[in-house]
Amino acid sequence: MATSSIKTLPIMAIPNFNVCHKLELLKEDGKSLAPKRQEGEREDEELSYEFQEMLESLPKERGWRTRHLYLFQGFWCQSKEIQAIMSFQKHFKPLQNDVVIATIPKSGTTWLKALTYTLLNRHRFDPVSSNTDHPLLTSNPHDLVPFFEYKLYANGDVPDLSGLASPRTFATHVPFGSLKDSIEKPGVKVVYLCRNPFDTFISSWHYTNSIKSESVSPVSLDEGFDMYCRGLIGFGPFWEHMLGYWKESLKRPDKVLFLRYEDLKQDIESNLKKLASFLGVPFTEEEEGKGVTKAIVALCSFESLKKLEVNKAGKSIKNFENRHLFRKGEVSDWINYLSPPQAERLSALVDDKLGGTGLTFRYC
Ligand code: PAP
Repeated sequence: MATSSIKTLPIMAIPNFNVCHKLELLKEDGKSLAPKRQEGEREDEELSYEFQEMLESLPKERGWRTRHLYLFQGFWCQSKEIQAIMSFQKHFKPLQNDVVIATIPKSGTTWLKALTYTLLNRHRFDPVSSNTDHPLLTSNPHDLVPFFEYKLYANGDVPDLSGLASPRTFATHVPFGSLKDSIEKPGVKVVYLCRNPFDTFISSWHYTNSIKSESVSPVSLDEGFDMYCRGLIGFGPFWEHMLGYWKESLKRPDKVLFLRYEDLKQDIESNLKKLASFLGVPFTEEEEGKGVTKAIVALCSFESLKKLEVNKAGKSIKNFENRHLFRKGEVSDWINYLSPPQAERLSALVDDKLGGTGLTFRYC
């Protein structure tokens, strides 16, 4: 085991998340202990020798925007995410009232983060007043509700979360099986947002090709679709991700709330009220009268967020440009991309994997 020295604190977009120390698995003295890698494997170069040895023992497949995806704890994942997840699982201590937003990528995470943040902080930052200092107007939702694996524990960091106001609000893409030990404290709540697999695939395909580095060749629609149907997508297979949270929400509806992107699109107000009740902060009649619900809906809408300067020109997760998080925000865009045989294949897969579970989708 390499002896890791304490590294410079990484710059984090959120105040109070001071990094105490790094996971022992990290590189020594800022230098990579790894052998020289080929282009496209740069991410792995920054990982310690021990960690790379562990990676080598995992099944791997071609990645979407990195060279490989690894099968870790039963799901497909990039190397740096594995490092962060290991740190998170080892060091995160839940507190009563913590809220965790969970999704598989491209299911509407940014939207749910905006809604949850605005809802929980509505007494500090009034969404109704026309004041211009609401944090959502100058920060991307990913900076207000940090991911465990992309922000807080990225690079194996161990953040100091003690200064955070309650309820602390976090997010993750990990499947339920890899999260469950970290949320087992009374009062901790999980909100899962699910999107139909057709639109989730199209959104993932666009996003991946928008943010991938030059050194990685683009994934064609056909190739990406085949990978998706074989379960090869970050945090996938998608059906296992959805089923894990779905089953838990049926078993413990007070612990896990299961929402659908398409339902939010159809009736955001009643879903926002459902979210507020689940989180123990229902809207009062007085608030209803003042138009608080409507104001939150408007502030967090696709149109409102997309036009903000921070979301047009800023960068958030891993320095990816925020603008790629706001593409179309519609239900049924898949119709413009998938051929009839592809739609049939995915439909049969969904029937096979999710049929009989009670989990159903709206596709248009
Ligand atoms: P992430 O997993 O990288 O955080 P995520 O926010 O889950 O991404 O997904 C982005 C999708 O949500 C995009 O869908 P699209 O590619 O089909 O357009 C994005 O447009 C959509 N989205 C982002 N913000 C909103 C919003 N406020 N309302 C509705 N959809 C939104």
